[in-house]
Amino acid sequence: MVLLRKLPGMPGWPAALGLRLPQKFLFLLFLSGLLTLCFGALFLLPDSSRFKRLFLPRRATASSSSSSLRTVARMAGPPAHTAPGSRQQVQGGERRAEPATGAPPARETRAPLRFDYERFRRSLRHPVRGRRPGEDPETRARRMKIKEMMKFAWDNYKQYALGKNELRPLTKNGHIGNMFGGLRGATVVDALDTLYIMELEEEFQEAKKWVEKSFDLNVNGEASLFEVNIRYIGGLLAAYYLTGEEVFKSKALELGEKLLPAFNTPTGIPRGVINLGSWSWGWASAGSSILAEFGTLHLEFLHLSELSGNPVFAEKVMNIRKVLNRVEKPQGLYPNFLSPVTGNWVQHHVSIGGLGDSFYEYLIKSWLMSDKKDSEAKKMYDDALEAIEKHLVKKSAGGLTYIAEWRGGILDHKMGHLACFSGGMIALGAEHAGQERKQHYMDLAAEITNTCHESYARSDTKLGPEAFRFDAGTEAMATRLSERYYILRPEVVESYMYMWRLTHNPKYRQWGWEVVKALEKHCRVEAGFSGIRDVYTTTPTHDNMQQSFFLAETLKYLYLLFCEDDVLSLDDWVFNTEAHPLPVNHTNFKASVQ
Ligand code: DMJ
Repeated sequence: MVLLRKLPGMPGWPAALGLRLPQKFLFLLFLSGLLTLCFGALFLLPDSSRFKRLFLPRRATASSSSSSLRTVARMAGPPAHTAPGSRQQVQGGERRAEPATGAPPARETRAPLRFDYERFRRSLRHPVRGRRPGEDPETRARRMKIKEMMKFAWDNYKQYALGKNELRPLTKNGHIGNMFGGLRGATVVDALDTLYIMELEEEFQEAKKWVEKSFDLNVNGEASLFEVNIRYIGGLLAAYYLTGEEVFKSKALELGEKLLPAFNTPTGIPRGVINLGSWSWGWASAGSSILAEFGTLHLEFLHLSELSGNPVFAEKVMNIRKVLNRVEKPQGLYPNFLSPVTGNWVQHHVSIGGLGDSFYEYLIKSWLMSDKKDSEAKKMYDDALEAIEKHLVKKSAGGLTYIAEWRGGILDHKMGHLACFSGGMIALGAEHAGQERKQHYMDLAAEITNTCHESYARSDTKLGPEAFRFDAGTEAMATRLSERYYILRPEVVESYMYMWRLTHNPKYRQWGWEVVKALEKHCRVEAGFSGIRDVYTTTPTHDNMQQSFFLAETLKYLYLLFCEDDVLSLDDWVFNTEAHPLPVNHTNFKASVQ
């Protein structure tokens, strides 16, 4: 009505339009109908919850958040698929039933739920760290040596590069790089859980203090969605689950929100690069998305939904799975590049090493993390592994089993260092294959791990090259100068750790100890650890880079190799692809908000 008030000296505007009385009446009727419709739309359209909060009393919005938790529960897995914290749970005599499928109750009466950290800690089947009685002194001494290496790597980073992303140990300064879009402290966040697990208390407090006081999320710049997710989100989530310190949780959630615009594509398949600034379109790169990048978000994003109560993170990754399930797979294989616009493969290059690797890892780990409820992930993993075995697994003339790469049907007989994680992954999956498949997959895992060990054993430094080949008489050695480097990567010791835990064959500890000695001899320099440019010379030149994953992964897996099995037990934890432990959902961690 205010709109229609006559301004001094002006006719009312219906009158100005020259309308007569009945027309004016009809016009007003139309206008009030329009207003009612707009107001109603605020409440009825699916994305209107933000507006609702403006108009509805608090209590009513709380109940909608509670039902959104159940939405996560229904979404995060197929039929019986359930998301973290969403299944039937018996603990301390309490049974909380959540509808896994089916219609929600007609009226929401329950109070909203929050993540209950204490309940989660009580749900763990093993203590996360600590000494075990009666262990042999040599194992303990080796573990202590690895702890000393971690302290050395951390102390030098702290002294020369604190707040930068990585340490340059030769020039004694920091490196920022261009992967993290203005975020800093990659080494701090990557190191948090390793420091905690190794009981480096003072160092852990130093790292925590940096996160509290200096970790700035208001940054601008183009970042890799994948790297930010696996290192920062993974590192913060793990630190929260291990310690219960709220600062890690709130930083993880805040950063998680900043990643969401990457999913604004026609298919919902995220682009690889995200602009972290607030006034941008979110994503920054054109071109195709990479399987190992958009396929390596699932574990962290389910936990972001779990901790925040906001289903949006789980929705995003469940949509990725839907697109992947829909698209046709050549020979059952997943090519490495997909268009985020059309949802079709861009070219037919398949690899279990770089570009493909952690997609497969996250399928089996999604199933394990769901406490074996997410059977869709398990099936996708089983089918993918079957196709890989059929088309890519080969045996060399010298009897070494390896996984080749596939380019539109033509095999490239090369295996990257990155692909060496697959020994551990296949062993982890074998545990849960049917009885006769179990032994088959354990054998395959052992053979691949052995091949990766050979790539180390055949070098002069006893460290492995970036890629090794099986052609023209070559077996498990790099043939190109550009593939001879070692940048402190973890994948081989990662497989040793899983193989040790799952078989207790002492050779895996022995092989791990060889790596420790080689790292000390060739990579330790005055101010930290450095990668080397050529593993086939005993006087290698250094690349002047202490990668953050050396602290997150390489040293953590080596340390765990010399721990008892119940330290970060595989019953309770899955490791994300940066070795950050995320809990298996044994229980419903939610409690009513008081
Ligand atoms: C790590 O950042 C992760 O393991 C990732 O999945 C692949 N590569 C590096 C370490 O080599």
